[in-house]
Amino acid sequence: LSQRGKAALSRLILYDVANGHAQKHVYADWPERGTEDDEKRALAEQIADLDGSYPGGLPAYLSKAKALLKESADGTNPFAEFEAFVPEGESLSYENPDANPHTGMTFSEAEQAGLTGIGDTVFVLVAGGLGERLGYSGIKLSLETNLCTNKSYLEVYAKYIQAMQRMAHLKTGKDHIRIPLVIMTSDDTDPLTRKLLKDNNNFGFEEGQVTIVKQDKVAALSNGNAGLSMKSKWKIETKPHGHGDVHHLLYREGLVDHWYNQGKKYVIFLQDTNALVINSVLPTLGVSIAKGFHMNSICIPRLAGEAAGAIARLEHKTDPEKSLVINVEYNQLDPLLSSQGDCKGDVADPNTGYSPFPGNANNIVIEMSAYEKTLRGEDQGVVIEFVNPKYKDETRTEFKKPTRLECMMQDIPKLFQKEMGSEAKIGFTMFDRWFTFSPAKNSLEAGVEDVKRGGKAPGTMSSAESDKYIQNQRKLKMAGVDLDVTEEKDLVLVAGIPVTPGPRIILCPGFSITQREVMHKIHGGKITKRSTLVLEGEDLKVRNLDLDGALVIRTGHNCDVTVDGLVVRNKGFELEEVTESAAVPEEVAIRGYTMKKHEVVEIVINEPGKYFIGADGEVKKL
Ligand code: UPG
Repeated sequence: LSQRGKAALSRLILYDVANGHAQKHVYADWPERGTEDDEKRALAEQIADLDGSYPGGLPAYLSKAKALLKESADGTNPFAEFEAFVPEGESLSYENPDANPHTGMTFSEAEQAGLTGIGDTVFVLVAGGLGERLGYSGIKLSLETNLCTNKSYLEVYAKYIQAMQRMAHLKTGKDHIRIPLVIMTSDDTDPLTRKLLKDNNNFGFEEGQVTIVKQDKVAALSNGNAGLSMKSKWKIETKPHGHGDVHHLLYREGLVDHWYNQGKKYVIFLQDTNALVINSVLPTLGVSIAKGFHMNSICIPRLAGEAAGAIARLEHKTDPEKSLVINVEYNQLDPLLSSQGDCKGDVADPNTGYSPFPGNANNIVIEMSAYEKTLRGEDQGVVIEFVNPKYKDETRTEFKKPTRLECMMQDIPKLFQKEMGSEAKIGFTMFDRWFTFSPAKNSLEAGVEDVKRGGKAPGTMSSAESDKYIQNQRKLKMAGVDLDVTEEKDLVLVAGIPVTPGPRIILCPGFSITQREVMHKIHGGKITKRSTLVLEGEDLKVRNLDLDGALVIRTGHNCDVTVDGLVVRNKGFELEEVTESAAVPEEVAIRGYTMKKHEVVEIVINEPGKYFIGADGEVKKL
C-alpha cells in the first residue's frame, strides 16, 4: 500500500475499533499478501481520497453520519425546538411603479443600484447535479433554453455576465471590468462542462475568467450504524453530497480569500436551469446594498406542495439568539407545519392561492466580507448536513437503498449566525413568478402527470421555454408594444404541457436586462400571436415594428442601429409536436416538440457604424 493509503486505512481501523466495528467488512478478512494486491491498493487509495476530501477525514464523516442516522431512526424532529413563522422581507415587482417602503426604491431604482455594484461581484454556478428528474443524461447546462435562438443555459448565463460587465462600465466609468465565474461540477458533470466551454470558445469569456471546481462524492452508507456501502468487494459506493459543498470548496481552493483581497464585494450563486433568474439579480443586489444584507435570497410566491423550499422565520422556543430566517426544504415543510400552528401542513392561503411562505428560487447574493469571515470560522464553510434514508419498513432499521450525508447551499445562515451572532443580516427579496422562476427540472412524463393533477408549475423544458416567451411579452407590452400577453386561460397544450400560443419573443441579455433599457430601446409597434422575434445587440433600438411572422435582428459591438416602422410578413416559425418520442434524441423527447422554421427575416450587422432600417427592411448606413 502507498504511505497515504496505509495511513488512511489505519485511521479508519483505529476509529472503527473504538466505535463499534461497523466497518469491519471493509478491512477484515483480506486475503494474504500476493492475492488481490492491486485491488487492496485501489481500495486503500479510495479510502485516502474519501479521507482527504472531507474536513476531519472519514472518521468525522462516519461519526456525524452515525449520530444523524440515530436521530432519523428515532424519528427525532429536527425542528422540535423551533416554531415556524412567515418572515417579513423585501418585495419588488417589475410592473409596479411604486417604491418599496423599506428601501424607498422603485423596481427600476433597485436595478440601477444593483448596477453600481455588479462590477465588483463574482458569479458561482452550481452545476454538479445530474438531470435525473429531467430524464436527460447529458449536462443540464447544455440544454437549449428555447428553440428560437437555441442558446444553452450556460451561454445565456455567460452572455448575461458579459452584458453586466459592459453595463457596469457605462454606469461607473470603470474600465476593464471582469466578473469572474466559477462553475461547480461533480464527477457526473465535469468532463461535459469543460467540453461545452471548449467547443464554444469559452462563450466569449477571457482566458482565466472561468474557474471550474469539482465537488467530491461522499461514501454511501448501508445501515443505521453508518456501515460503508460496498459497490463491490474492493470499492466503496459513493454518492453526491449536495450543492452545499460549494461553500467549503470555494474556501478550500482559496478563491474567497483571493476575491476578498481583490476587493470584490458580493458573490452571486446561480443554479443550472432557471434562465429567468437573471432578471432578478440586479434588483436583488440593489436591495442588498441598500439594506446592508449579508445574505439575500431571491424568492417567488410558492405554490403549496411545490418542490421548492420555503423561507421561514424559525423562532427558537427558549433561546431567541438561536432564532433565524432560513430555508425549510420542501420535503420537511409539510411535516413541520402539520405539527404546529393550525396543523394544516403545506397548504395554500385561500386568499392568495399560494403558500404563505415565500418560495426559495435558491439564488443567493452574499456579501463578501461577511462570507470571508464566516468561512474562516471553525466549520470552514461546511454547512450543516442531514440524512434522508428511505426505510424498508416501520422498524426504521433497514434502508431501501444506501444513503449518505447531504448538504444544501442555502443552509449557510446557520454558519453566519455562529460566526457573527445577531450581527448577521439575512434577508430575502420577493419577485413575481413570471419574472424570476421557471426552472427545467422534470421529465415530460412527470410534468404531464402534474398538470393532470391540477399542478400549475410542471417544471419541464417546455414550460421553462414558454415562460421565457411570456416574460418577454410582458416586458414589451409594458414598453408600449401592441401584443397579446398569455394569461393562464390562454395557454395551449403541447405534448400535454400548457404553453404560450405566442408570440415567441427572446430579448438576449446583450440587448436588454434592465427595465430602463427595454423602455429606451423598444417603442410602439405591434406583433401578432403567431410571430417570433429575437433581438440581440447592445446598441439596437426597435420602434414601431409591425410583425406578422419571424424576425431576427442581431447587431455587433459598436453598431448603432435604429429600426423604425419595419414591416415583416412571412410564414414564421411553428411548433411541431413529437408523436414518437422513442424515435427522437433525448433533448427533443424531454421537450415534446421541435420548432419548424418555415420562413424568417434575419438582419445581421457586425461592421461598426450607424445604421437605419425602415419599413422595407433595407439596411442604410448613415
Ligand atoms: N447541485 C450540485 N451538486 C449536487 C446537487 C445539486 O451542484 O450534489 C446543483 C444542481 O446542478 C442545481 C442546484 O444544485 O444547479 C440545485 O439542485 P436541484 O436538484 O435542482 O435542487 P432542488 O432539489 O430542485 O432544490 C433546490 C433547492 C430548493 C429550491 C429549488 C429551486 O434546494 O430549496 O426551492 O432548488 O429550484
